Amino acid sequence: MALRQAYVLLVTTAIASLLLSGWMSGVLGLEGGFTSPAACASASIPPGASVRDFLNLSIFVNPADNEEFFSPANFTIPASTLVEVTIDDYDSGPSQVPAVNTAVCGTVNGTLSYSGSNLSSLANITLAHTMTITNGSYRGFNVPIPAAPGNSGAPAQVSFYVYFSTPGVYRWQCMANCGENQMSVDGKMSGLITVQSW
Ligand SMILES: [Cu+2]
Repeated sequence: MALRQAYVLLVTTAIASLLLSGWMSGVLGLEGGFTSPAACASASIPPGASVRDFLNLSIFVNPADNEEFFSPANFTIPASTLVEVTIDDYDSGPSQVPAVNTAVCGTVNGTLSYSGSNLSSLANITLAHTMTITNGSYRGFNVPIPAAPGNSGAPAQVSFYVYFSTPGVYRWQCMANCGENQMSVDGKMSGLITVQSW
């Protein structure tokens, strides 16, 4: 093979493998475990902003197939608004969470409230799920979610504040190893956040 042909082949192969790996990770939702320092900066809010909206999410276990799902998984948040978010996790089964996703990223003050404490990392707490944004301006936003305590029926509750100033549609995904079937299924352990200006 002539040198020039070999070079063309090499470059073509490199480009094809880059495209394929990007496509594969997009299709299979294999972005797991990443975080982005830019998105991990805590949200900045204008002085004097007060809480104007509340969003309540729950994580339930479907008794029919034992699969966990967020409810709702797709939701809308008003842009440039301080929103208090509460997640009630009724799933008591622990799941492995990548170390990087045990840190809280992108919430106001970079913290969440759990069991009476404001925490920037839940590394030593038994976790079950995460809510992690995987694209766009808020890529790397990450909230680790503890497993519900025991089988009492009471949820584990985390709450935090968000202030998203850039409108758009952002994909979130759970980075926990919580189940083969639901990991990247929209409406279960992934979905869309619409940040909308009014
Ligand atoms: Cu999960």
